[in-house]
Amino acid sequence: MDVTVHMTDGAQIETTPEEMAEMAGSTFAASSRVPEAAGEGFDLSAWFAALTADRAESADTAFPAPTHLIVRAADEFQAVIPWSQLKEAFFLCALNGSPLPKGGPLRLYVPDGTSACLNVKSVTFVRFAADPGLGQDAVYGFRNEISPESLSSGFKAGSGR
Ligand SMILES: Nc1nc2c(c(=O)[nH]1)N[C@H]1C(S)=C(S)[C@@H](COP(=O)(O)O)O[C@H]1N2
Ligand SMILES: [Mo]
Repeated sequence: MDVTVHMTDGAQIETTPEEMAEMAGSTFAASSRVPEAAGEGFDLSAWFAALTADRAESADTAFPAPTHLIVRAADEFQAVIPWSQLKEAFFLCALNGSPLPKGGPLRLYVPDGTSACLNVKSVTFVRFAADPGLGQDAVYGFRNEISPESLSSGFKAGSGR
């Protein structure tokens, strides 16, 4: 299954878990960062660095550094995560060398995140956002659950585990 990526300059890229892992350069056991997690993943920062290096070659102007990562899942679950919480973040992309049997094509893990709820399964959309207005707190929830507070931002804020 394909993954859609939006860069901070609005550029849209279609990719696959295999291609993302290859760009990141290496995969590692998920349990090295999240003890209870099975399978293999690749580092978010390593993949992002490779993506930006690729784009810097073709773009005339540098694009803004991200302030947040937005990930969306097949079931409309979404998380908006400040960049500062993503240092150890990785995408789970395989189980014993094969595509994920469930929770695929990718699952985000955020070991430094404020909630385990940020470990979004079935990620099909990744957006790097440069918008301090998205705030300092990570938020998550289903995009189709509209609460009065979320009407302006389009997603529901969650808290705790
Ligand atoms: N796509 C998707 N990812 C999701 C959710 C969801 O409903 N949909 N729930 C989140 C929440 S609220 C939690 S607590 C964890 C649960 O992960 P687990 O099933 O591995 O315990 O997944 C997160 N990832
Ligand atoms: Mo949760």
